[in-house]
Amino acid sequence: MKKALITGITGQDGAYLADLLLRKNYYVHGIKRRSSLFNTDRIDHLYQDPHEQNVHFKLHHGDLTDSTNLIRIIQEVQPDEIYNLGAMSHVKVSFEMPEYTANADGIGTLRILEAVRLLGLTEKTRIYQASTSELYGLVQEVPQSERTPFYPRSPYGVAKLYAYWITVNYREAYNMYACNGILFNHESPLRGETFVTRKITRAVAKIALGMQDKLYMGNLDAQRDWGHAKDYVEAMYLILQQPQPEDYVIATGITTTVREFIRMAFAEAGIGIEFKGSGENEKAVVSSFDTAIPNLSTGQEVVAIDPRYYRPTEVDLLIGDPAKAQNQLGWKPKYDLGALVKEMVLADIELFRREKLLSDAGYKVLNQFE
Ligand code: NDP
Ligand code: GDR
Repeated sequence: MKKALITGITGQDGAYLADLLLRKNYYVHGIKRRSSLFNTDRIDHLYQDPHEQNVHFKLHHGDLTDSTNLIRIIQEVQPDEIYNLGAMSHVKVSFEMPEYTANADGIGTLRILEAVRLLGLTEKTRIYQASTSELYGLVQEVPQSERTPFYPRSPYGVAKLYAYWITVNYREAYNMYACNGILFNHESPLRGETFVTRKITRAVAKIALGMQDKLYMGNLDAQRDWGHAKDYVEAMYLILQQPQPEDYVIATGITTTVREFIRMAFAEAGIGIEFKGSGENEKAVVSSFDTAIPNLSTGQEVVAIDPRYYRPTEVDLLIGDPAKAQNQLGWKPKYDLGALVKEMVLADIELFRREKLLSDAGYKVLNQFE
């Protein structure tokens, strides 16, 4: 039985990847940070009681900023594959926490590579590094491929640039099987609530249920190549199964503005919207809606701009060229953007419908103090 170690197992991709590897009969080890509240919601369905027989899933407390702890865990697990998904992954937040981001996302990758080397596991352990389309940053060519030059535009992008190159360097210097997956944006119902797609689908669900009036947004002109996380973790797995270690772009090849994503999400919930104005004065108003939706009226403003969400430096346009992954890995996404938006909106409507039912029945949210 192969053993995989996943950093960032409690995140969106960690949850989908753990599920995939368990179905492929791996023993899955995950590193989770200690927190004062449970932070395992996304993987609770995979949890196996260690007192049971045939356990194939184990969590270890750890942190990418702590090398001794990483060395101990890697020594104990002796993994065949390490998927380094752990990171402070929010681009806007990285402007507020640049040093921590460099430590966890940049040096954290070095700590993993160095632990494998020091433990004499270079022949045994294959390493996947979660690289990102944020490396491209300032647009130099489209579509972006494995050969496009990098020009990161955030502390997150710069930290990930170090991680990218240290992975390449360890592969070349020590003959390690270490690869970068340069993944473009990928989303799902498990996406963190403050990334743009999930922020939109949550707000749309609440507006459709009469629980919220308006959604405040930043730059609506940004264009992203959005795919589904479920498809993208398949690519991570495939990257580590090849005869030679190489780097791959994983993308759909289609780009869409944030504005269009908002329109698609509202439409999925039965609300037609129309954008008016420009810049900080742009807004969207309701143009049509299903009659079953409460508290809405035609002309009502449902989207407004709050410049707080603008970034000091922005990545304007991402569109990936997945030709290498298609040809060499045989990878092809199953979801298109329409199917992704639909799944996310329906999941959030279901989530908030449940919350509303409880609240209408007089039950308070459990963590509220009186
Ligand atoms: P998430 O933000 O959902 O998950 C990040 C994970 O990293 C969480 O499990 C988090 O733990 C963990 N983590 C954060 N800091 C540390 C630390 N110091 N030590 C150990 N673990 C830590 O990200 P995604 O699942 O979306 O992304 C996975 C990886 O892929 C990240 O590296 C991200 O940068 C990269 N990436 C993501 C893309 C995307 O579109 N989703 C595209 C390209 C790259 P906790 O739950 O405790 O916060
Ligand atoms: P990104 O994702 O920065 O591409 O990084 P995010 O969803 O945060 O932003 C996408 C684009 O939307 C614009 N935007 C807003 N973004 C947020 N979060 N909130 C808003 O209100 C808002 N309004 C407009 C942003 O300016 C941006 O242009 C994600 C992360 O998962 C990274 O870890 C990963 O490496 C890259 O994708 C690929």
